[in-house]
Formats: sequence, C-alpha cells, structure tokens
Amino acid sequence: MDVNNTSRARAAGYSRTSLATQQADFNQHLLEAAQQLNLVVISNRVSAFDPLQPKTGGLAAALEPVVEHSGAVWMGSSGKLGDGSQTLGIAEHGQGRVAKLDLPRKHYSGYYDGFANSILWPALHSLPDRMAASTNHYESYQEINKFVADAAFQFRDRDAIWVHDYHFLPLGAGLQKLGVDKPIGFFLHTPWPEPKMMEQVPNHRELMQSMLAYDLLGFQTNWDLKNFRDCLRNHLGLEFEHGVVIGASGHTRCQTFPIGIDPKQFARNASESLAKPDPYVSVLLKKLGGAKLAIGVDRLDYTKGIDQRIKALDQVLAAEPRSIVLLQVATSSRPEIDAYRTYKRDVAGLVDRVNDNHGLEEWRPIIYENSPFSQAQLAGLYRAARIGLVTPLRDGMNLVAKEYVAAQDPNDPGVLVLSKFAGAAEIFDQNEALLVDPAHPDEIAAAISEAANMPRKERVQRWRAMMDKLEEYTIHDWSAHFIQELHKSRVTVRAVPTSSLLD
Ligand code: GDG
Repeated sequence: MDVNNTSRARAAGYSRTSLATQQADFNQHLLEAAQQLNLVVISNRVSAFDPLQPKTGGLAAALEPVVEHSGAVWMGSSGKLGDGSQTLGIAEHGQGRVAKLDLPRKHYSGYYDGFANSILWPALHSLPDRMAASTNHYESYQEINKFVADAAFQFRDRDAIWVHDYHFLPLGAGLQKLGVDKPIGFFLHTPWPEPKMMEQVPNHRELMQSMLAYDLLGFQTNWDLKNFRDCLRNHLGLEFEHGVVIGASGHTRCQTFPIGIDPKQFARNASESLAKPDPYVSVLLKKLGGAKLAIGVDRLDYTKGIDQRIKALDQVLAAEPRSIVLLQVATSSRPEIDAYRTYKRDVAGLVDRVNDNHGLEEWRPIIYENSPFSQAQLAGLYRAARIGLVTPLRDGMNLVAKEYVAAQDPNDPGVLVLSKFAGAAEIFDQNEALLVDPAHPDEIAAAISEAANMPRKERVQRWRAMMDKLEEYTIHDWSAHFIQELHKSRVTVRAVPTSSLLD
C-alpha cells in the first residue's frame, strides 16, 4: 500500500466505538452545569455529529456532548448561501438540537473571506503583513452578525447564550439591541494581540466597544487577557479591575479558560492502535528505514509555521542524513482566499525541494498528506512518532500539542517541540516541552536533534508533568467551567449603564 494514497482506507478504518466511549466519559459535572442553563451555542460552523467523519477541531468534541446530553441548541451556518430570508433548518441530536442557517449570499464573501479571515484573523495572530491591504468589508461583517442575531432571537426564552470566536465579536451587542436580556458569553479561540496591532484593524474601537455587551468574555491565556486589558485602556480609556470592566451596557467579566482535550480518549485510541495496528501506520513504519518519525498535524494555514518547520528539517538532514522522517498532515483550509492558496503552493514546493535534496529512490524524508485521518488513526500516528512538531507563528492554544502528549506511551514517550508563541506554551514550560522560536528554523532544527537523542528517563519525566496538566483540566472541565461562570451572570445584577468615553 502506498502511504500517500490511502485516504479511502483511512476513512474506512474509523469505528463507531469512539463515540460510545466518548459518551461514557461525559462528565456528570458538565451535565449538571449545562442542565442548569438551557443553553444556546452559536459558532460559525456547527459540528457534523457524524461518528464516521473525522472531527477536525476541539469545539466539536467539547460541544457535541453538551448538545446531546443537556438539551442545548447549537446554531451556526449551514455552509450554504441563501437570499437573506431567515429559515433555520433544525435537527434533533439526542436531547438537543442543531439549528443551521443559510447566510446571505450578498454579504458572505465580505464577511468570511474579507473582514473575518483577511483582516481579523491575521491581526489577531499579530501578523500585520498578512492583512489584506485592499479588503475591508466591515459592513458585510456587521450585516452577517445582525442576520445571525435576528435568527438567534427566536431562542430568547432560553437561559443563556454562548457565542464562539472572532466571526462574531459584535453578535452580543446585536442580541442586546434586540432586547435579549439573558446572560451572553463569548469565547475567543484565537489569541488577542497587543494594542499596537489591534490599532491596525479598521473600526477596532467600535468592535471592542460592542464586545462589552457580553456578560462574560473568555480568552485562552493570560497573555491574551493582558493584551485585551491593555487594549481597553489604550483604545477605549476603560480600566478593568478584579477581572471586571464597566462599559456602556454594564459589567463584563473577563477570564481565561485554556481549552483542553479529552486525554483519556486519545490515550485509549493510541493504545488500541497497538493492539490492532492500522495498515497505514504499519506501512509508514516500514518506510522509516531506521530514521526517527516526527509528526506535524495542522490546517494549511500560514499561522501554523509549516514552511519554517520544513526548512528546519532541511538543516537537520544536511547535518545528519536519513535521521528523521517527517509525516506532515496538512488539511486544506479556506481555499477560496488567495493567501491560503499561495501558502499551500509554497509549502508543497518546499516539501518537493527537501525530498529532492535529501531523499533516495526508496526513501523520502517528508510524507505529505492533505486528506484527513480519523481521530483514532491520528492517535496511532502520534504514538508512533518520537517527535511532535508544533511550531505555529502564533496560536490561541493548539490542541495538536495536547493530543500528541496524551497519545504517548507512558514508558517510552516522545518529545514535544513547541512554539513559544502557541497558547499551549503557557501550559507546558521549558522543563516539559522543548520551546522554540517558530520563525527560526535553526532553533527548531536544534530542538529536533535534541528530541531525537533525548534519554528515555528525561522523556518520561517531561511527559509525566505534561500529562498531569492535561488530566487536571480536560475539554469537559473547560466547557463546564465556562458554563458555570456564565451561570453566575444570571444572579449578577446588571450595572446601571454608564457612559463610555466614546459616547
Ligand atoms: C482554533 C485555534 C485553538 C487536524 N487534522 C486532522 C484533525 N485535526 C484536528 C486536530 C485538532 C484540530 O484539528 C486542530 O486544532 P488546533 O487547536 O491545532 O488548531 P485550529 O484549527 O487553528 O483551532 C487554536 C482551537 O481553535 C481550539 O480552541 O487551539 O489555537 O486556532 O483537534 O486533531 N483531526 C482528524 N484528522 C485530521 O486529519 N481527525
């Protein structure tokens, strides 16, 4: 079997058992928290709820159980475009429901390709050179937020609303304007940048002002929270004390909720992969030819630093030929945006160059995969890899770093090479992961060599410390924590509106 041509075999290897075990793990604590609040969740896309499809993203793993077991409604785009009439397709999932909305064609591209992904996304990742000079589309972004708020209004009788991510910074303000008086929380999956960076976002003051309509704002790390606080001070002249800021529409609490994973599930999937080896993994291992395996798993996104990582591998192989094989899984992302198509082309060119420079007829140093694996297969691949390469230029958290750790063999674990600019580096310190500057291939190369040669005793020590942290705060703790904090807003009396400096 050719390891580069097995996507069908891979999909077929996915079983229904992982959903059953996931449900068994569903945390009672979370169920109670969610049941107390009859919740509405809003995100750009909703999960497929299909056990046969790979779950790309932690949100699906976190929120599917909330919907199925607590009766929450999860609302988001259907992926189809419409004429702007507001029809929600509603489907039942367990005790809950999924509500899908066709977003209006007229504003979609300006909202999604334009303001959300060509302005906000690069700015939030502190990459000003990636901001599209000619794109603004702020009006379309606002129109889509208004459209989604209007659609969500029909759920106003529910107890609370939990909005996700940078697509919907002003959604809470839209809901409030319609008269929704239930607690509304927001969680940002990306980083929040420093004031100087935020200044480059058109209408940044208005956007931040509208975020203060939320009762609870959640960030991934302390770095993000500090930046948000600095932005409030610099751009809105507002102070924030004991985690609370008072804006035009009342109190907003700002907190960190570092997103986690389900470490037991990854560990179980990884162990099962040994008992019943996946054909893809078996073929891959045979192809290593004595080299150690490194793995990278990313959406094909310029924030993920895949190009710099490949340049680092080039350096390692020049110094130590045939020492490492990199399996780079890079699933296509936002292909309608120019910057993503260009990045995809650039990465493919680099892969070819390194394979030409260092490969032999029967051996290639980079195995490049563009189609997704099942989560169970991914766990097996993480387990097989001596080195986990997670080197984003900037990342909100990075779940792959956590998944790689959870999938390791406790007696013979691999080593995590981690960007110091991933949110995960606020969780794992330099005594645990090998922290690197992702823009410096020589630093990544040195860490790859160190990881490949690290004695077992040190690997076990580093791994144990990271695994303890993963078990302390799982994805289920994360959602329970957010829901409980949102619940507190129900009993908090709203502040009498005060004028803000911008009024
Ligand atoms: C955003 C933030 C934050 C990838 N390929 C496959 C696959 N994946 C899964 C991984 C992981 C997820 O996709 C990627 O999550 P990341 O956290 O690494 O990155 P983003 O997609 O950029 O996510 C990020 C996250 O939101 C959560 O808050 O951590 O900072 O940017 O779970 O495993 N899954 C499967 N097959 C694949 O081929 N099954």
